[in-house]
Amino acid sequence: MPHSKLDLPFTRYLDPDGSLIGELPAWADDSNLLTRLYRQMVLTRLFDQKAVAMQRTGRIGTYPSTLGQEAIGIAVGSLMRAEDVLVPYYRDIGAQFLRGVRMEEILLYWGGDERGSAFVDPGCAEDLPICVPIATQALHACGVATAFRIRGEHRVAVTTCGDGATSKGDFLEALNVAGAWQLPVVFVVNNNQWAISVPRRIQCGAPTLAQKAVGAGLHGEQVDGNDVLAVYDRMQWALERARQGKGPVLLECITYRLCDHTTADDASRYRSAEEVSQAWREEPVKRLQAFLAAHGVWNEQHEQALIAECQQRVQQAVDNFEALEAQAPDALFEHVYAKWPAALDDQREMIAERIARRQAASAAPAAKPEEPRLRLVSGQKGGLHHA
Ligand SMILES: Cc1ncc(C[n+]2csc(CCOP(=O)(O)OP(=O)(O)O)c2C)c(N)n1
Ligand SMILES: [Mg+2]
Repeated sequence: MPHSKLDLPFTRYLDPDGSLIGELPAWADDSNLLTRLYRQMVLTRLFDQKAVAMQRTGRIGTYPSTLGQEAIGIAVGSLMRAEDVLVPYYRDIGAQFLRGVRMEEILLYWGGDERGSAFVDPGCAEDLPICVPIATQALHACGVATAFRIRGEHRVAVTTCGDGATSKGDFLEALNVAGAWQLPVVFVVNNNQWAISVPRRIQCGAPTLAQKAVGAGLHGEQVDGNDVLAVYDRMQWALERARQGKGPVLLECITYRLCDHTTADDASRYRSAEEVSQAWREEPVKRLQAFLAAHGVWNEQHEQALIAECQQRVQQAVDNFEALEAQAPDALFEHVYAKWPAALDDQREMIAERIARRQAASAAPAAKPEEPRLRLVSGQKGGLHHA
């Protein structure tokens, strides 16, 4: 575990084997709460497995798994209030589900469908969509938090990102404005040790990522990101502090990306099997399960019933997703601008004409000349070519 030369706090309650280190905070006496956290982590993991399988069978596009990082999202999502705003990145399904984002919306998003960013549940209607451009969401969160400040609302913007994202200018600019204006924002860093194939140790010279907060005038600390109790405890504190106008917080959650970066990656090309199997010994789901079992509130029967229930819920989401008709291709223009920019009229018309030509061609294939089709040409740079 890295230690800060600045002596920033590091919190852990559960050892990798689930045994307790020291005394738990009072909120953890509620065994219903602890089993709820566990159930949500299992649901997230099972959905995640299914999403990977759906990509492998060509039913969605590229998908970034959250395997091994479930504790972070579950703690964040469990604690945020409905009126807060989540500004997520692409490894946040655990938090998003708890906010009210539907599992089928996540499948829609990775299936290239705009409805995956237009959340139906009013509980998350103001949350921002998944952000793929690295670290840009940190600035959006500061914008949201500035609006809360101007309106005098006691709401908090929570934004998440990876370890690699903390090396980007956008992230550092966001920290700066958050510190300068003491905004009600919490930055949650999922330090999963890798930014695609770049390991944490060569991304940044600082011993911890949490200390980036210090230079910007924020409170920063580290937490064991595989110990959901630790993340929950520090996140609760951070949210409360930000809500009371006492300033922003950066929480560095130390975890490990047990999966490939995305389904388009093969992590075995750049990291050792030993490293990954060592990391499996620290993973968050088994850790909490062992703790709950040792305290007599979880057993094999509960586990089997939970798995069956989660699988049924995941399958229902898949069925809902697959029953939806595909969106019209020009839907890609929707939801982006509050006020349509006239400069994009040409592009929209071009797509509309193209769709109309295709529809006419498929209605009467023999009578119409074939539209040039896109196909993959292997071995050529770029991959996509007109056939
Ligand atoms: C602005 C930008 N640059 C590059 C990329 C390509 N890219 C996608 S994920 C990624 C690494 C991100 O690593 P990290 O921040 O640690 O998050 P993780 O994926 O590990 O959760 C990069 C460079 C991108 N999506 N956006
Ligand atoms: Mg990372």
